[in-house]
Amino acid sequence: MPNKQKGLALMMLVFVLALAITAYSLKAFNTADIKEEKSMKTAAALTEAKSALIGWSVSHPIHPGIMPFPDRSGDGNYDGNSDCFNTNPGFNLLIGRLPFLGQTAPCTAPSPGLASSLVDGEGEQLWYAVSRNLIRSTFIPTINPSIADAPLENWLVVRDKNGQVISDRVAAVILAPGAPIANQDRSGGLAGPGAYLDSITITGVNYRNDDYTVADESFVIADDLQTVSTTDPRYLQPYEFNDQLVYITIDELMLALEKRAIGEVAFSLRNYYTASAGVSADRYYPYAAALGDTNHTCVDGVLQGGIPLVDCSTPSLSAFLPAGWFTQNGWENFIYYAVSTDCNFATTGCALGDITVGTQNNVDALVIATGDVIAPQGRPSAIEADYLDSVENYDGDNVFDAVGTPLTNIYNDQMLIVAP
Ligand SMILES: [Ca+2]
Ligand SMILES: [Ca+2]
Ligand SMILES: [Ca+2]
Ligand SMILES: [Ca+2]
Repeated sequence: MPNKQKGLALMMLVFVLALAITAYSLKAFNTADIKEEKSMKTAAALTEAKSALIGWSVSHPIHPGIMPFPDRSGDGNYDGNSDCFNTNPGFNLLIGRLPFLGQTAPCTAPSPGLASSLVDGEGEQLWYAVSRNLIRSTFIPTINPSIADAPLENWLVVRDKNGQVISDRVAAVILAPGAPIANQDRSGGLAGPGAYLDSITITGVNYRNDDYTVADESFVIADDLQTVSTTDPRYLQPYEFNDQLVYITIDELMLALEKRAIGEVAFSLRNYYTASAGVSADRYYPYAAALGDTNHTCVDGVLQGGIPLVDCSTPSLSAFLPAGWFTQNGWENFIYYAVSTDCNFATTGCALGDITVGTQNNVDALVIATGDVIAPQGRPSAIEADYLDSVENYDGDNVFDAVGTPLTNIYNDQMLIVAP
């Protein structure tokens, strides 16, 4: 072979080798990349599912706060519908796939779907377990702030990889099952939770994500098997776990529900005001009820207290009451109401508005979601401090904390300005 040709052959060899090395490193890079992409897709699906579920529950037209039944395969399919029951369901009926379509009979209608069908990074549909406290069956739960600390049954529990409780106030968990592990057989399309959800053993105790037998059933957040070495002595081997989990506490759900409740009251009050007279100079808001009056009867001349639901001598409230779910769930006992001295039947027009909310002056009317009692508060009570949690809120004057004042363990008041 002439030297020129030898040189060409060598160059070709170098070129082919370089191509092979590039292809190899690209492949290694892509594997890591794909893993990362799958995990990001799972995280995004769980986040979207959580906000969709809270949104569905809070905006429910008939039973705000209620949660859907899961979609199980007992009815012969995983079709995305919420498989509901009229009888008090066993806990095993409260774990299944996250339903993404509208509810089937005999579920309460009308209920729109939750979201588009969400899948994790492995293309698997999400799973879901829910507390019986928030399920409607023959029994319709009363859902208001008191359910958080005094539920009919204990809330669900979420534990970490050491078995420690992360939260024991869990309303629902959403799980991304990941790829099948060990003996999980998902063929046939009707496999139950055991083919998707996993378990770990922590100091001899087995925590399973695939069963649900007691009200305060535990679910577990633990390391993905892909990040655990098969020889790591800190894990019981073989380590088989790849579920990803997010959860919704009753406290998160209740904050969102309280916002809807005060929004509903503000809407009713604005309607009352608009209808009270033809021109704004003659318009007014209703008087308050005496604080602690569980009948919520309007009292002539009272400017702060409970929201009024029963008439006093001023024009009728009846056309401007909140929606049925509001009183059916006792929400009127969790709202404080204040109206300005120049915005009521005796002095109409709201010329200035003398309520101050944080830095906002000249407020005409204010509602506050009082939240549940915080010890040592007791209700019903005629004392502001049994409902409101800061001196500024309960000192009886016209000045209140700002809208959006941060919530703490000893402060759960949420303000909403009705007008202006
Ligand atoms: Ca089904
Ligand atoms: Ca799994
Ligand atoms: Ca409070
Ligand atoms: Ca004050």
